Amino acid sequence: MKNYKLNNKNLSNISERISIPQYDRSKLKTGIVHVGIGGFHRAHEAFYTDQLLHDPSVTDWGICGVALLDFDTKIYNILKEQDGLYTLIVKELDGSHTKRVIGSIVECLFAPEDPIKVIEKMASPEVKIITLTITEGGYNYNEATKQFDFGNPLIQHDLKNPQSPKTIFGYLTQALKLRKERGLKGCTIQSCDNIQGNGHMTKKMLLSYVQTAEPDLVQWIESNVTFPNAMVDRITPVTTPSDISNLKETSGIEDAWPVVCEPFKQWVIEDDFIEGRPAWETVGVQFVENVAPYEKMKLSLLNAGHSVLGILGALLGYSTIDEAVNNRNIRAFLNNYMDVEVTSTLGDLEGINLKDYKQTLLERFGNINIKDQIDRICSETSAKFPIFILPTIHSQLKNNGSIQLAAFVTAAWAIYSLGTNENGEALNIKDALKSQLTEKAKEAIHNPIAFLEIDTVFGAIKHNKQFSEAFVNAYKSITNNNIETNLITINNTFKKTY
Ligand code: CS2
Repeated sequence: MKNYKLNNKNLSNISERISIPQYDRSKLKTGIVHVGIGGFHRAHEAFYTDQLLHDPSVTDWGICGVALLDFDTKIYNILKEQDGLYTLIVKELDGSHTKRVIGSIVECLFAPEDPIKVIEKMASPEVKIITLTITEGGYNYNEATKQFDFGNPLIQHDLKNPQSPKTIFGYLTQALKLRKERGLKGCTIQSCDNIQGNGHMTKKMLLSYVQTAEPDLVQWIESNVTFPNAMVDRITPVTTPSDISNLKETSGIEDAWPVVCEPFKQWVIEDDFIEGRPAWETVGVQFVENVAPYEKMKLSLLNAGHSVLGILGALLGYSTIDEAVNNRNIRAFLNNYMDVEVTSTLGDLEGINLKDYKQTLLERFGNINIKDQIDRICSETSAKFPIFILPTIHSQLKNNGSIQLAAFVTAAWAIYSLGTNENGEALNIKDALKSQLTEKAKEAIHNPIAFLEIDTVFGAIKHNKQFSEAFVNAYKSITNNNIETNLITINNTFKKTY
């Protein structure tokens, strides 16, 4: 079989092997600028949009992908080389792979190379929506102060160098300023990150920055820009070298960075797009009045569930999420966590059967073909914990509910942060707060509570007697017995079999 490099020129040859975009990409206008062209965007929004572009009447919603950070050089170069094309490989539950070339990213820009080009693109009249996947940590929110973090040196840089910003806040501010100065219309800024009220958070953080950087712009943004909240969902593991070689061997396609994902996908959005939007509902996106219950459910069950499996699994020496969830003691612990500590905090979720949702989650986590990496899940836990787990702890404390299981996971994370698993093997900790985590984890050996002193992560929870006692007990218990013995004891106290 002849191999073809993935690019425009080779598309028709590739179409004999796998599905390719059946629309004329050269005729598309760029209606969306997306910042953060990692795997998740390419498995989710770009996928949905590609499906939509197959409707011949849709010509306004091509995507311009923006790589914001120096770190993104590689993906930018690859997408440029491949004319924005990439392969999406869906790893089905039965082990088969459904592959298709996605064509919705029609332009790519590398912000560090030409910041003005990015600002101009965001300000362009044909762009109606700016979407973001900038990760939980990218919103520059400080859990301790509950405010925008002006202490971040990159934010200070942006304030001093408005024409060559480094953060999303600098870019958006300059682009919106140009729109205002040129008498253009506003646009929609849509977060696709895992944050409760992600639209509200984006607005709050952006306006905090604008208030300092360009105070005269605040009112214009209030009237001309909308920030819909949305819940996004599709498990997208990191692409491995074997995913790349497998695609070449089975289909003869040389794609330097395909995206792999699970079959499940969900996108629930509040319909608040000030300058119009793609008819994404025709390709399965749900538009609702209030997305909050969906977000809360997803963040506190799926994402928190991931963190539970990741932290406990890492300590036991597992490397993938399916291995962790298929350990019966971890699985029972996760079930107890979801049923006893999370479910009661979710309120009434009209139209959703939570029992089914949780069951589906276990199947998704357990998909042995996905092999989602524990390293991926545990990366940046310091940004994830306040969003995925802390709100559940606060709700439970308020309602006098159990927090024992969440406290156990927190204590396990403190042990994890020492950098070795129970077999004495090194853990690969990737976290912006790594040095602080390590320092506090070491202090915790003699004084467990010290770990809760990282107030940008834990806020004031350390001062809650019930939680801090449960945390210290769990910590001591993990140091006296191994994780699995602890899990068995805890699971027995709930006397439920899963
Ligand atoms: C994961 C998410 O990063 C994480 O910890 O929980 O990336 C998760 O896989 C996605 O949100 C699924 O939609």
